[in-house]
Amino acid sequence: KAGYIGGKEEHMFELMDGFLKNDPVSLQKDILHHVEYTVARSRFSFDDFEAYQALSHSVRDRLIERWHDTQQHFKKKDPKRLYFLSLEFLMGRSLSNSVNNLGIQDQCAEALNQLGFEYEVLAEQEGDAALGNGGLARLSACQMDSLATLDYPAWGYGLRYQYGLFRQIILDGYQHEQPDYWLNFGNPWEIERVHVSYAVKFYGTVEEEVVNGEKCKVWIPGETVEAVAYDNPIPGYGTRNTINLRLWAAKPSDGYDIESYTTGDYINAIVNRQKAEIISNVLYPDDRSYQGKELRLKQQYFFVSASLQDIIRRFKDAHGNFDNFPEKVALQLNDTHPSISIAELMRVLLDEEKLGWKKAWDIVRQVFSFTTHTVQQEALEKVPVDLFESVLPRHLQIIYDINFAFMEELKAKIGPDYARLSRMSIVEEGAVKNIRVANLSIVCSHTVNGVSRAHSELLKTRVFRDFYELWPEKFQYKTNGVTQRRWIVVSNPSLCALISKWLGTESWIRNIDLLARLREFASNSDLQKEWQMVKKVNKLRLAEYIETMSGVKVSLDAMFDVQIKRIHEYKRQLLNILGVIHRYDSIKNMEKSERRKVVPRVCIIGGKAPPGYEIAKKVIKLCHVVAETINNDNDVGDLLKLVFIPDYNVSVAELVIPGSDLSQHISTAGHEASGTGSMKFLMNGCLLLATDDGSTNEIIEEIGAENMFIFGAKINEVPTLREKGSTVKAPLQFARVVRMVRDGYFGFKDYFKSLCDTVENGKDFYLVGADFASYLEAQAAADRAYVDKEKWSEMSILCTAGSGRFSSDRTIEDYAENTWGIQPCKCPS
Ligand code: Z2T
Repeated sequence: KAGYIGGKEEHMFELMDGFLKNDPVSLQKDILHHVEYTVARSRFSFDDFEAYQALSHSVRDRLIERWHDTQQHFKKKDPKRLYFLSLEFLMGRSLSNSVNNLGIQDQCAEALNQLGFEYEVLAEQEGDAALGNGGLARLSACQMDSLATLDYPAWGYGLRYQYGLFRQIILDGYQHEQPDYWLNFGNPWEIERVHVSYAVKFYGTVEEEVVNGEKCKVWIPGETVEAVAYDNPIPGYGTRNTINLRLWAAKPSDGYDIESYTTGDYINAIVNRQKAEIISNVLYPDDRSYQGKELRLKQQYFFVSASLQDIIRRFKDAHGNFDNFPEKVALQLNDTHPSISIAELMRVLLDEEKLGWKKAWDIVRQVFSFTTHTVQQEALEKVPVDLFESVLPRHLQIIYDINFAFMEELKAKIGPDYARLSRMSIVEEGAVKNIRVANLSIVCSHTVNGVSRAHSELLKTRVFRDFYELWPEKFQYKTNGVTQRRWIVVSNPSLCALISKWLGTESWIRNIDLLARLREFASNSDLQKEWQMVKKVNKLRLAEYIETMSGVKVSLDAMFDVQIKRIHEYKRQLLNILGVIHRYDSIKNMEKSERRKVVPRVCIIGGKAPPGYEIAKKVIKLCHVVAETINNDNDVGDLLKLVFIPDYNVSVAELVIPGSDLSQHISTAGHEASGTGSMKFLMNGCLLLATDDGSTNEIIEEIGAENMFIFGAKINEVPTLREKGSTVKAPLQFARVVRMVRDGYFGFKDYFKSLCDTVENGKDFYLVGADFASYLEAQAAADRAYVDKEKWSEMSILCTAGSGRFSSDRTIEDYAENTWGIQPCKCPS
């Protein structure tokens, strides 16, 4: 029952008094209204947090208007829609981003001023939405921003974890994990849709039935959980379009455990019901190791099943049958995490819609596109067949059937090459039988995308070589990108203003290609001076933060050298720390006169170690003990500082990146699929010290190797270097710094033994020793460049000017055209 319709709409609009207005006075009225009626605080007395809440609700109201209009418009136009399925979204804060994308920042600031508040201070009140681990999850968030801004008819689907990524606290230099109960203080950025809910089923058995003389399979599930929708509006910049990120929360289903009620055990029945909510309780914090956990599989299926029910309902509302499903629906698999949706769509089309195998398969293979984010074999998901069979018995059968057909097709093509057949099979035989989720995704998707050119080459020649040889046309790549709206406009307002001033326009915020025009002014001394001022301001902000967080005072004249990302052996934070030890050792051994030539450095490291990853945790401790020694050595003073920034997350990145001079992306070549941090630094005019890995190569094409510090073994040299093992000579300086750690120069001798062992005695899988000399040379080159302020500023400007290709707008346009086949659908303003 739709209430007022037809003829009454105008009256309704009149009652609404039209759309909300964005002048400061209207904003003030709205803020006060929300203080009084939503936050329920007296308008005579409310604090910064309450003001943040009231402001957020006022902004939310504006988002909702646009959201409604956008959805209405999509409904009317019925374009092909993209559904972006991801188990992780790292949205960070929403207030500043929404205010910026709505273009009401100045009005908000003025409105708040008159009420006695400061916009920047209120924005700081918000905690991060950290429903993801790292690069993959932040990429989803950047891509949602681009999808909205470019007017694409897209929806995001994910899971509404009660606990996001753990908070990192450091006690005595050791990482400890604490739960991130981010919903404790309410979340104005989501809209609970109690009526949008679907039953999701698990376990049970499969039986055969004969319907109309035909045999068919019927799944009799054993458990039902309800999925309730929470909508998160995603506003585009400079457009009315506001798309939706729909996250599912698990709730007990009404049909749950009815028997216990009748047996009279009411209390236990309620307690048992509540267990359903466990499914969406917590995000898995390991970004690339899968141990076949039942809860993880249930999370995946839960969100996939609810999303597909929602997508199919929406499709059916507009269309009579499934014939044009592939013309109206594109399903994007963000890594293998949502790949059960392949089996689920097959199941729905077969068992519920009764389309028959041929028709169902024909549809399924036209709608899925798959993006993979890794090169590491051990990161590829495998689900033990036993586990699969217990949780999703019908889906297992369907996967077997898909695999049977695939194996037949393959045999016909390549003959009885059983080694290859078994490598390519979706089912891995062996002591423990596994489902290879990546193989399932490749077989059933029309496109397999890598996340950089180099990554794609590795997929084709190593990781998925067999599949590439079979279907070369399936394999593409879309180099990652990041959104300039968050990573310049919101996080670096002074740089944003400077760029707009020199380009004479703000259009680059929507049309990133314009940034390249900054190249013309790279050697202009006026721009350089203003550029340096902006950097100074951001360094000051970062220095203040460092002092509050770690008590270390740092000099603004020093080069701020930053490595922030998840802690992993392949990302080689250890190489960085050993380099710092080498620098410290060199300074200590210098004559006083030599010291005057040393370029002062502040080395900054931040990142979370996966909770069960011992070696990564030892790297964090090492960083702290080395910092303790260096920072308290008066002999060294401002020439060298080392700081660890705790609890690295999106909003910390927004603060740190603009204040950096140099940033490090030093993974062992062939291990980082793309890397997106480097792109954020680039946009902010930070120079890169990097290995030739992931997207570095493409960055070199835009910026020029002469404006970067590239070092280390190349992708193709790595296997040989590894084979040589212990015969590869690490330089003497390397042996010396490792020895310092081994001998307990920084204390904790026994504790660091296993860490040192990973890079010595012929192991050194990640080639820390083999790359050490080359790393030090690159660092020395950075020192030399930093001394020449004009030259450095020019290089810095060229970094920003060349960063346009790494906007997620470019990535998304490429996906839209070449993978999804979707077109913009602009909501009238
Ligand atoms: C992740 O963040 C990435 C890859 C994963 O493989 C998992 C996670 Cl959680 C399963 C990263 C890559 O390491 C990084 O190179 C890439 O830039 C990013 O995904 C986005 O594609």
